[in-house]
Amino acid sequence: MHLLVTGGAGFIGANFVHQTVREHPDVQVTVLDALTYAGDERSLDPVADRVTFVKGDIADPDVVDRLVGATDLVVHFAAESHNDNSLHDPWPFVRTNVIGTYTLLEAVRRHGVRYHHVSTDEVYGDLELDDPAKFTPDTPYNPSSPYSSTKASSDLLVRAWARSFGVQATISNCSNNYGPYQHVEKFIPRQVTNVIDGVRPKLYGSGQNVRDWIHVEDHNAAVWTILEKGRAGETYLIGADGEKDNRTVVETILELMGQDPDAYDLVSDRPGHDLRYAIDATKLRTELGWVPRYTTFRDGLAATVDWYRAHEAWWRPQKDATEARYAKLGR
Ligand code: NAD
Ligand code: TDX
Repeated sequence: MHLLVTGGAGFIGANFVHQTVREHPDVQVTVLDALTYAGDERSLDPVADRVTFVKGDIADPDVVDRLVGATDLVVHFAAESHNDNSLHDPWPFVRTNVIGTYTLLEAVRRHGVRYHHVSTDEVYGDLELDDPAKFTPDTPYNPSSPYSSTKASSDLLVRAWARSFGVQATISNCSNNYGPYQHVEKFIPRQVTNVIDGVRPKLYGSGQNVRDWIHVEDHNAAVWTILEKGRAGETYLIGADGEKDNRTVVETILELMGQDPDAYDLVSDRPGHDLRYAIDATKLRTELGWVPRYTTFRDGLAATVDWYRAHEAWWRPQKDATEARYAKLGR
């Protein structure tokens, strides 16, 4: 089987390619990635001899048509993925997340190729801190940021292409991922690398916001479960019951790294900052039989801290430019 992975040089996509090479050795993988600031071909070094890498843009209909025409299945990870960047300049988000997804959908429609769309729980907006509710596949879309609204737009295109044109598509909406190869702009790697550099972690606002953390290996195992057992036209929510407030996450990082758990600073809040995300993954668990393996957040976080300590050569080139961007935002 030929599999085309978009965004395979990014955080989740690269981990997906590693897992695929390891656990599905019969699959021939091609990666299509534009190598934006967030993509790093070195993330594929451990599997480079098993993967065909194409540098290209998902919004380029020629390269997309050629690659989709030669594959059996597309798994679409490529995106502009960072909320803070989307507040500064939304256009790349509209272009990649909306027009890029449209370009892929037209190609899979032309060639009759199965398609899996990787999306986020942020399409549902946010929940109150004291609300026992979680997101389900029936929760109405209510995105807050340019990032999440472009992801919501892309999900709706997929639903329309499935219903109107019979495209064989599945969608997954996952909660916050952590693990190796995540860009240092994101919350956990930013704080871990700050502590390595002797800089105090920075919490937005009050630090009370809650995210539902899942290890990237569990996310990708769930995507494989959907590829193997999911029904075309369906949406599956992926989450591992990992709700933690940001303050607790930072305190745990500091403790794991041998620092005083209070050694962080509160900085100005993200505009429109979603309060809480929480996923009800009952459908995925009961209909498809998926279960997460990383059930103790602290252990997964400790392994992630170790990975960043051991892979400074991977993240160091991005660190100064990332912090310079944050400095301009006052965060
Ligand atoms: P990332 O920013 O680390 O990686 C994105 C990759 O896409 C990069 O390699 C980048 O070069 C590539 N890319 C960007 N624009 C492109 C274009 N126009 N053409 C081709 N390639 C392009 O993102 P991530 O965190 O790995 O997220 C992957 C997917 O998972 C995204 O669709 C995101 O919305 C979704 N998601 C992420 C999380 C999370 O916690 N990180 C949670 C749920 C869903
Ligand atoms: O320095 C920081 N301090 C801080 O308090 C940063 C970078 C973030 N935060 C807060 C904001 C959020 O409440 O931490 C939380 C997590 O922030 P991000 O890592 O930026 O993630 P989030 O905005 O929740 O979005 C992530 O999860 C859903 C991914 O970036 C998205 O791609 C995914 O769809």
